[in-house]
Amino acid sequence: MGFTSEHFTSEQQLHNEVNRNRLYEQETNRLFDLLANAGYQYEDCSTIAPLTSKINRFKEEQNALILAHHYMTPDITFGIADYAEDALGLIRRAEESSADTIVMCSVASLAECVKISCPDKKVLCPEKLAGCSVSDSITVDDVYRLKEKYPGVPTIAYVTTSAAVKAVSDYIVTSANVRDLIQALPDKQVIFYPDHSISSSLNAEFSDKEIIGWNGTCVVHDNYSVDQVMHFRQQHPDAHVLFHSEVNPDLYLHGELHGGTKAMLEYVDKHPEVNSFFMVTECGLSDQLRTKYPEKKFIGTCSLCPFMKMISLDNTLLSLDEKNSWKYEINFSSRVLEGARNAYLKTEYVLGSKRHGC
Ligand code: CIZ
Repeated sequence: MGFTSEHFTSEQQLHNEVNRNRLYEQETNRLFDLLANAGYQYEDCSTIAPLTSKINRFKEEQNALILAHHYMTPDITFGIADYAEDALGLIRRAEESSADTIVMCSVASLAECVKISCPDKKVLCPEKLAGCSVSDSITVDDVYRLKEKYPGVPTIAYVTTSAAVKAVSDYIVTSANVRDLIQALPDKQVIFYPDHSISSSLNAEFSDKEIIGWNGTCVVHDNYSVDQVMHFRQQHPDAHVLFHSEVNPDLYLHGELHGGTKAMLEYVDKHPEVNSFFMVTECGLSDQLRTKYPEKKFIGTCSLCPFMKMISLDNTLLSLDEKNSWKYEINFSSRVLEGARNAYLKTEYVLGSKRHGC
């Protein structure tokens, strides 16, 4: 009996399936090596392996760079991201990259900021509805009212504001460079918005300047109370407590450090003698540290950001699918882009940065 074309087709299908299963098994092993310390079981890795394999293939085919904020889940941070960074680190990675497309696994305002710094690149945000309570707390009209009330006083927008708010501001900062900018400006009065905790702590730090703030708060960092931290210290007297700058400054005297995620990570790195930490911030940072320092203890009670956690492997894959990617692309009107880019370049100039965008 001779072979028919159906035999060949089914033999080819079988061969393809065997190959695909072998690739998925390799990917599962790769993921398990990276994610076991963050609590992932082998079965979990096997479930996500088809997704991460496809994303990594699309990434290569499209010369894309995947950037993840530290608050992403470990499957994103370790499974697909080229870099995990704070906001300033993400902007720098995008600027330094020769990739045509940047996929920003973060809330939309950070993805927008990368577009502002790299307007010629295609910037994708896997969930454009991933907003931010800090960003939602201030509008363009609020900024105009502040300018009217304090004429001539420079306005500084935090990175988690909308592009429209950035476009009517003088400067744009992140948790990593806000102090440097205020220090570098000759003005005795500056307006910083919208995070209230950051402006209060800046006021305490800069005795020679007045920082006019706004009343924005972060749903993640506003959750912590003095009682909670005191209770924790009693339970774990040897642990060091590190606060994110968006936590209420009244708590800072109960801990070892306050700063952005970069400062928190550097503190852990520079204190090899400390074996346990309480990272008072979004859970993603502790997940990342558990993977990096399996011998150390990063004690729970972190807080989940409902907006950052809207980014998943599923929507990242969709954003990279060329049929759909226009839905995920960040674009602004030329007026907003021009205004926000001016504020961004002015900040770079004052800070003496050699880079001026991509
Ligand atoms: O400025 C940043 O980087 C933000 C928004 C958070 C962080 O990572 O500290």
